[in-house]
Amino acid sequence: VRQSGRYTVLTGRNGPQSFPGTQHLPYHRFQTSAKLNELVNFYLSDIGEGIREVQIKEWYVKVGDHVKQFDALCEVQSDKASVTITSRYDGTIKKLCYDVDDIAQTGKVLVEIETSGGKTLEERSDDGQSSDNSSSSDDESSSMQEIRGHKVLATPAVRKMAKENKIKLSDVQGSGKEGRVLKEDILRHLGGERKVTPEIVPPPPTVQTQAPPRPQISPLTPPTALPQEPVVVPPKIQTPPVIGKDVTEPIRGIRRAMVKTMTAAQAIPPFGYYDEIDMTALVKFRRDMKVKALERGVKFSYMPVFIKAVSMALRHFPILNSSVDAKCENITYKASHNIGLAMDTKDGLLVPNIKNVQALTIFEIASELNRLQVLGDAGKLGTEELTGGTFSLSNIGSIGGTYARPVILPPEVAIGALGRIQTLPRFDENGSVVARHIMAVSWSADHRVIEGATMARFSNMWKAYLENPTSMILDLK
Ligand code: CO6
Repeated sequence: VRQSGRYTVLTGRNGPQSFPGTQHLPYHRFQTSAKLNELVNFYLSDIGEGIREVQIKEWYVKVGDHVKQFDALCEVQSDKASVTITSRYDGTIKKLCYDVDDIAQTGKVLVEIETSGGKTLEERSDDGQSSDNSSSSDDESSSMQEIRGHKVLATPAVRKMAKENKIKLSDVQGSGKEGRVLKEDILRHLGGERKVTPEIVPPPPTVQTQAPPRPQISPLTPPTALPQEPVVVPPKIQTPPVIGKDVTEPIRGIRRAMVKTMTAAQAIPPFGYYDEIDMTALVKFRRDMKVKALERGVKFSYMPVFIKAVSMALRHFPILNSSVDAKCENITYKASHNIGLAMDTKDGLLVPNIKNVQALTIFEIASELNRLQVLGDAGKLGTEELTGGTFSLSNIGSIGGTYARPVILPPEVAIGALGRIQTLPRFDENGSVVARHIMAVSWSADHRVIEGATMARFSNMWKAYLENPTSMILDLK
C-alpha cells in the first residue's frame, strides 16, 4: 500500500496470493482510493483469454453477509473455465448485481460492498468510471481471482436440492468422497425440521386405445363393378395431452464454446480411417495392472495405455502432432505430446489434455487422468488443463458404440475415437473360431496436410503396441 496524497493506492495488496491448488489468472489493472463512508463498486475484472462475459454459476454470499479479503464471492463460468471470484475487501455485501445464470460483462459492477474498519475504498476499472484518476499507475496490477480447488463438491442434483431447501452447501457436512455433499447429507442437515421439496415425478404416460371400427361393407355391389377391398383405417392412438411446454434458452458456457470450436472445425476437410484392434492381450494386461495401480491409489483404465501408445507412435509420425495456422499456410511440428481426451462432464463436452506424455510413464498418465476426471466432475477444469493440446482421443466406447466420426479440434490435425470393447468371434491362426476382445478405432485427419497412408501407418503402429502390450517395453523411454 502506497500513500499518494489523500488516496491510498493498493498495489495488489500483498502481491498475487497463492492458495494450494489454485491457479492465478492475469488480472486487469484497477486502481483503488480510500474515502470515508462510501460504497465500493466491485468490478468484474478481465479474466484473460479474451473473455468478455461470464455466466454466474453460484453466489457464495448474500446481501448483508460480512466478507473478508479473499473470501469467495461467487463462481462464474466462462466458455473456457470455471473461476471463483474473491473479495478484495473486508466489508458488508450491499448489492449483488446479477442473479444466478445471468451473463455478467467484464468491466461492469459485480457487487457493491461497504467496507469495514472505518475505511471505505472506491475502485475504478479500466473501462469503468472513476471519481478521481489521480492515483493511476501503469504497474498497479493484482491477481485476486483464482480457479480454486476447494469449493464444496456436490452433484448438480444435490445443489438443486440444497437451493430448493434454501440451504448453503458450505453449512452441510459432506460424507462423500473428499467431503462431497450427498443427498443424504442434505436430508440429515434438514433433520426433519423442514419438509424437503419433493421431486416432481411426471405421471407415467398412458395410451388409450379403442377397438378398430368394424369395416362397413355395402350389401349392394353393382354387378359390373370390380370387387372393392374395404379400406380399414387403423384407429388413431389417443395421446395424453401435453402438459409441459417447449423451452428455449440461450446457448451458454461450455456449449457456446463448442459452437465456436465446431464451427471453426467446419473449415477442415477431414478424411476418416477405420480399423479394429484385437484387445485380448491388453484386456488381460489391464486386469493385472488395475490391481497394482489401485494399491498405489490410482484408478487404471485402458486410456493411459491408449495415450502412451499414441505418443510412442507420434515419435515416428510427427506431422500428426502438428498444428496449422488459420489459413493453412504454415505448419508447426509440436515438441510436446499434449494428448487431449474428450471428457463427458456435467457441464458438457470438454477436452482437457495431458501435457508432455512423451516424458511420462503409463502410471503417471493414469494418475494425471484421475486428477483431470476429478476436476471435470467438480466442474473445475481450468485454462491450464483445457489449452495447448496437440492431438486428441475420444473414448466414446466408455459410454457405448462402435464407430464414430470424431471432429478435429483446430489447430490440431488429427483425432481418434475409440469404440466399446466387445467379445466377438474371430479366426485364429489354425482357422478355428475363437472369442476375442475387439475394439474399433475411427481416425479423422486434416486432409490438407495429412495423407491417408500416413494415418494408416501411424494407426498400424499404435495397433501393434495395443495388440502386444509387452512390445511397448522395448520403446518406452
Ligand atoms: N470399452 C469397454 N470398456 C471401457 C472402455 C471401452 N472403450 N473405455 C473404458 N472402459 C471401462 C474402463 O476400463 C472402466 O472399467 P473398470 O475400471 O473396470 O470400472 C470403465 O469403463 C469406466 O471407465 P472411465 O470412463 O471411468 O475411464 P476411462 O479412462 O476409460 O475414460 C474418459 C475416461 C474421461 C474418457 C471417460 O470417462 C469419458 O468421459 N468418456 C466419454 C468421452 C466422450 O464423451 N466422447 C465423445 C466426444 S464427441 O467423439 C465424439 C464423434 C463424437 C461421438
